[in-house]
Amino acid sequence: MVPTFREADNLPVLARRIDAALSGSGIEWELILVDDDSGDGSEEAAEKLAQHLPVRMEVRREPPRDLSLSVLHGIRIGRFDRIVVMDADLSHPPERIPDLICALDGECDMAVGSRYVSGGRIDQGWSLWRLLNSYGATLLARPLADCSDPMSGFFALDRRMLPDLEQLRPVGYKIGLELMVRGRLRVVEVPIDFADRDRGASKMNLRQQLNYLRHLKRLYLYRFGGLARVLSFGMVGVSGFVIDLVFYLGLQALGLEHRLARFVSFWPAVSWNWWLNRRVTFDDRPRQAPTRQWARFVIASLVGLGVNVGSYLALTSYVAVFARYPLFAFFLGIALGGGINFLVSTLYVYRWHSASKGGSNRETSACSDAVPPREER
Ligand SMILES: Nc1nc2c(ncn2[C@@H]2O[C@H](COP(=O)(O)OP(=O)(O)O)[C@@H](O)[C@H]2O)c(=O)[nH]1
Ligand SMILES: [Mg+2]
Repeated sequence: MVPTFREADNLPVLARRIDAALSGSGIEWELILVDDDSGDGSEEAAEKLAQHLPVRMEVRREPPRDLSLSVLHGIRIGRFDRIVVMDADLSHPPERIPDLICALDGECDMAVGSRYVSGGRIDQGWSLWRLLNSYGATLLARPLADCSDPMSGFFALDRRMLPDLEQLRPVGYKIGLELMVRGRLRVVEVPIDFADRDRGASKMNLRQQLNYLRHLKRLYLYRFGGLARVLSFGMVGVSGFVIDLVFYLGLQALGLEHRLARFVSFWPAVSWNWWLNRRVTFDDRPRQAPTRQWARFVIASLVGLGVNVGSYLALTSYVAVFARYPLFAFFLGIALGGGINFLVSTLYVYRWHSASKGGSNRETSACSDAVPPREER
C-alpha cells in the first residue's frame, strides 16, 4: 500500500514498475493508494490505471491530512494479510518487493528495506547537511529498535502479527518505527538503493521534523518510562549548549567583548531550551502563556546554574578529592544543576494546571501516550 499526497505524476510509473516486478513472481497483489484528497489529478490517474491493473485508490476526505493514518487505513482495508508499505515517489525500488515478502517467510514479523544495512545505498547527491540530518535522526531512534534504518518507509509485514491498530499513536511520518516499537516486531533488513524523487515535491518540513522528535519521545516513554523525559531534557540541554557556544563564539567574531558575548549568548540558548522542552519534552502537558512560562524557565535555568556553579565552588573548596580533581566537581555540578533544573521545570514551569480539580488532567497524562489536543499536532 502506498500513502499518497499530490503524486499524480508518479502513480503511472509506480504502478508499472510494481507490475513489472511482481508479474511472473507468482505473487498475487493489489496496489492500494490511500490519498489525502490531493486534487491534483491523482484520482483520475488511479482510475485510468485501474482499467488494466489491480489498482485501488481510497481517498480520505476528512482532515487531518496524515501519512501515518493513511498507512494504517491502507493496512486495514487490504485484501491480503501480507502488506508492503512504500512511498509513491519511487525512492523505494519496487523491484525489491519480492525480496521483502520473501524475507517474511523467515524468523521475523517485519522486513525493512534498509539504506544503512550493508549492501544498501543512498543517492549520491545528498548534501552533507542532509546526510547529517538523516544519520542524526536515525541515531536517535536506534535504541528503540534493532534495525539500522528504523526510519524507513519501505517495509513488509503480516497484518496478523500487528498489535491493535487503534492503540497506536504515531505523530508524523514514521509509522514503520511506531509499528516496530509498539508491536515489538522482530525485524530483518533487506538492503535497498534509495533514490531521490524525480517528480513532485517532498512533504517533509520543519514541522514534520519536530513531530518526529515528539514521536521519538513518546516511544522512549513507552519503552523506558520516566527516564525518557530526563533523557529528552538532557538532549535539549545539550542542543542548548551548542547554541550557547555558537552565539558566544559568533558574537566575539563580530567584535563583542567576551564577557558581554557570554551574557548575550545565554538568552538564545535558554529560549531555545524552553521552546524545545515545551514542544517535545513536556508536549503532553497543558500549554501555558508563552511569556510567563519562558520567564519561569529562565528562573529554573538560573537556579540550575546557581546550583551547578555553587556546588562546584563548595566541593572544590571543602572536599579534598574534588580539590584535587576539579573536573569531577565540574561534572557533578552539571548533573546537580541539571537535576534541579529538571525538577523545577517538571513541578513548576511545565506543570499541570493547578486549577484541574481532582487531577483530571493527570488522568490523561498518567498514560504517557496521551494524544495531545488537536491544535498541538
Ligand atoms: N496520504 C498521505 N500521504 C502522504 C502525506 N504526506 C506525504 N505522503 C506520502 O508519503 C510518501 C512519503 O512522502 P515524501 O514527501 O516523499 O517524504 P520524504 O520521502 O520524507 O521526503 C509519499 O508517497 C507521499 O505522497 C499525507 O499527508 N497523506
Ligand atoms: Mg520521498
